[in-house]
Amino acid sequence: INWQTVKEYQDITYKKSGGVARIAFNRPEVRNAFRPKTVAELFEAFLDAREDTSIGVVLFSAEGPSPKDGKYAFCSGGDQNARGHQGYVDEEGMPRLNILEVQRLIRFMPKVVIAVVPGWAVGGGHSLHVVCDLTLASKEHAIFKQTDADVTSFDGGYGSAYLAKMVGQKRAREIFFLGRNYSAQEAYEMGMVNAVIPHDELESTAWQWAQEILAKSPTSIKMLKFAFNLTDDGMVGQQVFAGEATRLAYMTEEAKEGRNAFLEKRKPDFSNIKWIP
Ligand code: 1HA
Repeated sequence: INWQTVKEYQDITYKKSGGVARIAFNRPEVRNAFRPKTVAELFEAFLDAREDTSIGVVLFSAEGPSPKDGKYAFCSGGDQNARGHQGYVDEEGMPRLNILEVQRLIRFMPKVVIAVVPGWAVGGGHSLHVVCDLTLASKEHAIFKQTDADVTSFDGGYGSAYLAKMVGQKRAREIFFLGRNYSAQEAYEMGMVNAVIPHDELESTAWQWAQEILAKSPTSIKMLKFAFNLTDDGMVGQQVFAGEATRLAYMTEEAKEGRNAFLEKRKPDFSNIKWIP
């Protein structure tokens, strides 16, 4: 894979190749915990991937292993050293919960985001894999765990309520109330992982999945993603889906007649448009 670095960051790496973007945590010494700087960098990279019309799939992964002990991690959630009185404190002293903005960007971008989980996915890091469209996990090293109730930092949004849609209420409550470790295989059996992949093949398999998706119709993938989101996102889900319906309507002859009539200061003539059942 001929990855090209898009921009050098401190806490993440960001690369592209063909229609694929790869955004990866790069703080392996703390199991890829995110501080506000990490989140600001993630937000910028995801926004760039969203805006790039050549990109159809984003692989969300992590660098590793840790230079300290050789262990792998996807993300261990919010950096508890940066956690202050009202949130995770950035360099200007602002307390933030800005990982939720990254969750929304992943959720609402009209492209497929695949969580590629090489190791620990814990706390807010677990929530990130939940909000991604697909999850591929390392057979040997991925471990899924929810520590929110240990550290009093609970994701009551996608991380829990959407997880319950995925694995069922009993399982989701067990994951949060007991905070146990789950292997990639157990996570797969629960329905929150799409495939369990030998560690050495994880990145190449993710690339292969991306290639299969890139061969599909972009409009179909976008409309399907927003359709899958719709009922769980309430009025916002309807707004996002409906916006794309409006865009499709703009492309019709009648929409062009409506616009032209206004600009030409005349009544629109829809008489030749059929009321197709
Ligand atoms: O839930 C939310 C939010 C909800 C709503 C809105 C916003 C939210 C924002 C964030 C979050 C959260 O993410 S809350 C959950 C925060 N995360 C955790 O509670 C996980 C903490 N970490 C662990 O439980 C464990 O480290 C681990 C299960 C991921 C790995 O265990 P392991 O392999 O035994 O490694 P360990 O020795 O514990 O960690 C290696 C190093 O990484 C340690 O540093 P060292 O002793 O080498 O100096 C450890 O302190 C550091 N580290 C790991 N996780 C974090 C961390 N440092 C800071 N923050 C971490 N999250």
